[in-house]
Amino acid sequence: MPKEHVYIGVGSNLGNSTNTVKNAFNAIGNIENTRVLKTSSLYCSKPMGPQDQPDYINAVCLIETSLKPHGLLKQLQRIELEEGRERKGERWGPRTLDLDILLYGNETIDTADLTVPHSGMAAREFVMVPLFEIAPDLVMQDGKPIAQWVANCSLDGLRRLRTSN
Ligand code: A4P
Ligand code: MG
Repeated sequence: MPKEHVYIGVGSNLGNSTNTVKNAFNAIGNIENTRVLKTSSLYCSKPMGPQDQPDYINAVCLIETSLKPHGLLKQLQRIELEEGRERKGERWGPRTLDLDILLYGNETIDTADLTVPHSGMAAREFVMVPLFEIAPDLVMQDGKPIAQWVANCSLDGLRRLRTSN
């Protein structure tokens, strides 16, 4: 079966977020026909969107999978639910676990329930910085090297945690 390299963004700001993110890495590694190749450090940042919610822990991982994009999305949503995620419909509201497909090989996907590359990623330092950590040579789909993006962004609000993962 053909395998693709896929980058997944992980975010949490409710409960024990550090544990939740680490559990998420494990759970992703247990998806059928899927292997975790790299995980970034964990990063703490102020919430984007409504400010009356806790700070976020974010990270990124690289996986190799033979699941198709929508099959993978379904598995990631299962893991979100297993970590106690409740969808309350509030945009950018707090969550125990958010798993986003950032990049799926070189594919562009534009369907009702899946947009890849993830539509918000290039505006979010809490995604781009951990992504750069595990993929410093990555070239974004607009042709811009990720290194150039990171060199030009403000890293003020982002703190890398010293935890082993
Ligand atoms: N969906 C479409 N494309 C994708 C994709 N590439 N990966 C659909 C995953 N899902 C994708 O997602 C809503 C729908 O998006 C899903 O049903 C799926 O079919 P959701 O997780 O239920 O809702 P959401 O995450 O609340 O939506 P939204 O608006 O995309 O939230 P964001 O953009 O993820 O923002 N601040 C910091 N510092 N760190 C954060 O991680 N995260 C958010 C949430 C707000 N502020 C933050 C952070
Ligand atoms: Mg999401």
